[in-house]
Amino acid sequence: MSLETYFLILVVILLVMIPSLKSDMTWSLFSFLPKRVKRRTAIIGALLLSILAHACQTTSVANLKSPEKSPVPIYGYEVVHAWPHDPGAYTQGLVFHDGKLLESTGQVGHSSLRRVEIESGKVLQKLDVDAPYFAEGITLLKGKIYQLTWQHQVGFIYDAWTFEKIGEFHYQGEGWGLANDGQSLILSDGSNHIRLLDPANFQVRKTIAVVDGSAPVNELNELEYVQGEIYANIWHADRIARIDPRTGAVLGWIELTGLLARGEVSDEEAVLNGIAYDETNRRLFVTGKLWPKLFEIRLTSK
Ligand SMILES: [Ca+2]
Repeated sequence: MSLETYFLILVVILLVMIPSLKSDMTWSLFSFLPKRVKRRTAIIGALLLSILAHACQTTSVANLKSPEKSPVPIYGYEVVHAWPHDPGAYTQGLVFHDGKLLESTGQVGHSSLRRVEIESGKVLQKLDVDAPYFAEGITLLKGKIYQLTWQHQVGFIYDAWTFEKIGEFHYQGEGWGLANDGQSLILSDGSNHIRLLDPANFQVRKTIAVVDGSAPVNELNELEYVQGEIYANIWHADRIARIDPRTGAVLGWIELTGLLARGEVSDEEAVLNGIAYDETNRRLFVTGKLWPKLFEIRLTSK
């Protein structure tokens, strides 16, 4: 029985009982009132009491429900391949392109754009990004590579084959991760907000707030667009959020703890940060800053 039905029945019972209350002690408290007023007072009183009781019950139910977080699936992983990765590469962006990986590395004086052979980790092509810039995320859209910088609010555009710099663009705030859905550039800035930019004029088309249930998911870092979802590394966490690009809701978590064995890296900043996707062969690649390995992984249900 619903609460509404319960209280409707309660009100009806009280109304039926009212005529028999004439001789009741409680009723005698209102003896100074005319009979018609007594009856009206009783009806209004019964209604107010039932509304008050209903409100208390509703609040109580709401309080019981509020701490609950909507559960989302948690995925594990299987390593399909582990390949060498330049342990000096402070990975900030990773993209699959024509059988190779494009990689952006950060830190002032060490920033670069690279083309890397997957199986050997060999750097086939490299363009340095000079100081004062700290390179961040990259994405490939219609033959152009877009590369963010961390705090300079400027991005660089390159030809995807020659790495020739063909333009710049500007955005507000910090630049962390970059991806695209074929229409918009998708930009993270370390908060729980993701901006979708028009690649024609770099205006913000939409901003989504990323939440797990009702909790904001902050420090979204490297991004990848994978089969209609945004995958996002969480800074300093061994996990990737799978995000609905329409609503910002976290659809699932990929737990990658143990991917790199303990002791393989010692730097505190050598954290998971690099997701690339080979759409044709549905291969998912991950690595991290200063990691000696790059992994192809397959997701498993946990
Ligand atoms: Ca990526």
